[in-house]
Amino acid sequence: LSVLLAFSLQAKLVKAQAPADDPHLGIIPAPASITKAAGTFTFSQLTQIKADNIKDRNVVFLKDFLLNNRHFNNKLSKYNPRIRSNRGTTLIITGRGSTTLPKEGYKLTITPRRITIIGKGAGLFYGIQTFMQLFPVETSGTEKLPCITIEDSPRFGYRGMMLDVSRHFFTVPQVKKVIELMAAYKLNNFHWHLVDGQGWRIEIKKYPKLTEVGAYRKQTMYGTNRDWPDSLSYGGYYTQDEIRDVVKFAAARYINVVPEIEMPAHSEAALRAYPELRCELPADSKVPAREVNNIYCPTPETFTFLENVLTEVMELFPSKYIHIGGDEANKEPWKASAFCQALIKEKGLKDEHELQSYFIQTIEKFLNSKGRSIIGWDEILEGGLAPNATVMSWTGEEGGIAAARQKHNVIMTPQTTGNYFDHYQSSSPQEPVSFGRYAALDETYNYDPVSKELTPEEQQYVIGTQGNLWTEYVPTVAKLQYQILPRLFALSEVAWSKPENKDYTNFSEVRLAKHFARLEAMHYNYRVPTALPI
Ligand code: TNX
Repeated sequence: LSVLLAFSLQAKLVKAQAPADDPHLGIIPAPASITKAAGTFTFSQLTQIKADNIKDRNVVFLKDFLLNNRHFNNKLSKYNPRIRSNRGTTLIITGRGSTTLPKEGYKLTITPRRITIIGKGAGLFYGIQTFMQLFPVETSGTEKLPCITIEDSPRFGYRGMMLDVSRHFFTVPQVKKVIELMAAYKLNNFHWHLVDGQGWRIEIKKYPKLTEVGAYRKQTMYGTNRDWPDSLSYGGYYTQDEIRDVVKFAAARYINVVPEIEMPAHSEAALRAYPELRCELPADSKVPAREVNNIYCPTPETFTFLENVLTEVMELFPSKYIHIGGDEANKEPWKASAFCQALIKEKGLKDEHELQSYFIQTIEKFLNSKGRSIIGWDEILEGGLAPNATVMSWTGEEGGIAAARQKHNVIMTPQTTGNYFDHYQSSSPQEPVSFGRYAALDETYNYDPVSKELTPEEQQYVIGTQGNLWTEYVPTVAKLQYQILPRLFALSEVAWSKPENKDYTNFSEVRLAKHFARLEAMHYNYRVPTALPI
């Protein structure tokens, strides 16, 4: 931890303001277009705010920012376009003129006496986020803002961040800090990895043992102990009220929460609670217990269980997408199970891969019948994709490319392209213990989720990208923030900005410093890219 803190202190020394000639004005993610004009606008306590609806949550959000961060208690009143005041300076927040804007888009205009932010819903929210970034981090009496026109909208509709709360549990306030950060950098899908082998984190009323038993384990750090000793005390879970609270908190920031319920594998926590859902194997079976404990047996009881779980999940999460996992399922227990072999025969399936596909399709049918769609990790390609599934490509880019060619939507989140935020941020021996390999910041930044191997038609199926934080080696919130910052900034630019506006030198040498200062002000821990030799 002392290493983490040292990085943080060092960053305090960096200059907090982007230079005036920065073509991106210090904004992350870089807006689609910025046109500069002569002059400045002097923002002060006397600037009047006018809005279509003074109770709109975006307006309240901005008012709070000015009050809490600037100590400005600006006058707020209803916007009437017919009344043009010649006195003082005005900030107008309006949906007028927003119908021609792209989805989630906004237009921000600053002239010497008037600022106009045009947008609706998410677009307006993002316009306000950009506007807030124009302020220097340090508070001062008045602020001089450059005269500009910004027209902006995202490259991708799905801009995600995944947090694994199974390997280590994070509290509601800690999770909200991640969501706030996502919102400030225009990410819009929080993928909540609620369930894995090392802990079940969501209260399910019908199956209380999932959390009574499945939410706790013995060791505090990730380890190889899969025998689950009697003394189980480390862990935690979210009550359904807490989940609702987080979903509401995210929605207020235009962030959808995608819950993930892992199946058929990564299921040890659930199977410790309900061992009857494991495959029953012959007494002389050689399949190791840890494999049997990892995977659901595709019995009618298992499907009833999962459908009941998902029913409660759907009540809590309005998300169109429900993530059903699907990764890393070792099929040895299914090979050894008489029940599974009989099922393969009965359904006319070729092998265990097709049995996995049958498993996922059964769940997909159920979720589709309730108006939801599934996302699965790229192993759901094995044995044939479920008809309406969206694929999250993680093992590499190949799964995503294959799915796009099959006309399935794809979210690119490869472990090979800097999207795995659990990976090392340097090769220095002083780097805190992390997972996997060294993935440099510029790798995350320079990734293009739309593979050149796809035709223009196929490219349309790439709906977005995501950063994943697996938490085997993330036991504290300080480490959580350290792992995702500043990589989340790079991700946000990949997900939002036009490729032609990306420039790693400008990002890392010009803009980052200002955002580190912002992180200080918001009390986040982060890693300074030059803190250790690479
Ligand atoms: C693979 S990515 C996993 C996770 C691990 C991660 C570590 C994926 C779908 N499965 O269970 O935590 O690698 O990087």
